[in-house]
Amino acid sequence: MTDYPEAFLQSVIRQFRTEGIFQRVKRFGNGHINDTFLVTCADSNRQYILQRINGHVFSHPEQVMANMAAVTAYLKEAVRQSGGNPEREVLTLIPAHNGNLFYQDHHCGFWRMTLFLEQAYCLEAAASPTEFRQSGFAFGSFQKQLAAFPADTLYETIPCFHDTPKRLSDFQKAVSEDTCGRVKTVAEEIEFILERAPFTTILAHAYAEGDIPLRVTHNDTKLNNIMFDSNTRKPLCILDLDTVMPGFSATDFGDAIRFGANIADEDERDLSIVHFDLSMYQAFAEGFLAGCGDILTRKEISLLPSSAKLITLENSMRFLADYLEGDHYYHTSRPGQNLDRCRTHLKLVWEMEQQWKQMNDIIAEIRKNKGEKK
Ligand code: GN1
Ligand code: MG
Repeated sequence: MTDYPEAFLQSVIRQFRTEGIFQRVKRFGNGHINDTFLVTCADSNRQYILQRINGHVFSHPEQVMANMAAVTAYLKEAVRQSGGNPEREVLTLIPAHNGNLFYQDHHCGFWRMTLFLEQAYCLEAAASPTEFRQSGFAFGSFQKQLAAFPADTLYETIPCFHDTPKRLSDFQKAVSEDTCGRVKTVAEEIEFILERAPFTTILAHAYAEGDIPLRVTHNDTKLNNIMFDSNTRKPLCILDLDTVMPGFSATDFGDAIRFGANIADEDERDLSIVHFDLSMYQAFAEGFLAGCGDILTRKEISLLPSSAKLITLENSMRFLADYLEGDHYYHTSRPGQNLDRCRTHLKLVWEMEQQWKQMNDIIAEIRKNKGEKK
């Protein structure tokens, strides 16, 4: 992670239309991609989130911001119409003085600012199935709210983001190039992944056959991308809209499961405490399907268990590829962290395979209780 001198950060902050006088800026959050800071101003009740968009990951940050502007405007209108509070329930972009939604510094760094939500918090882990069910409802509702959004007006901010077969070939390239000489130390992990190569086409194949539609999806549905309201203790606002673009419904489900149904940390080193928790999975599935209402087709719902396993496997490949390539993509705070992240995910894939029948039965049961139509 880059260190920025405070005077430089202040010069960036001055570019944006903040209220009040600058007081302090400090690093914030646990994102693996962008550099995030909390900005506090005196003489106003406002705090702000300042982010430098990772230019290696997002080659067109202005397209990221165009998507964000369109999606947040659309969501704010939906919230307004349903009598909610758009400022608290949808991210608010703070423009720069020149009217743009971003500022480009002299080193080509791309910065943006959003309003920080007071009286709200993020969770790194759900304390109970109830919290996780609520987060499922929030991500499901997000898809439902955007169901009529014109998907073809959005940029693909990271091409082939959840194209698992492409992720597999990128991973295989990282293995064959072995730029850091690390392949010999992770033979077992590589073998585990490659044994599951045929499975990686499951969503791509369903789409190619016309069995599932493209929808506007979030594509990064980690639990910590939701802010909860401190008073109601319920989800308030969905964050991290960098990857909102056309995708598969099931992918948002799967990504949330691989993070939240793991009872240990994403980068836990002690694999004996890493487990896939079926009751968390069930809670999220209940919430997600309720939040989606009746937008999902029968086929999309039937692919939810596969997607949980698929996105877990996909993340394991991405983490291991980054480890093999020298840890350039994800932020890391210690050596071997990407390998640890990969290993937790492989353990989760393994446990999902052991509980495959239960995972499918849970979805079938929710479906039955919903009295499904499509
Ligand atoms: C990254 O930035 P963050 O932490 O929300 C990544 C996701 C991964 C996740 C793994 C743009 O998300 O795809 O699933 O790390 N985002 C991008 O924790 O690559
Ligand atoms: Mg993200």
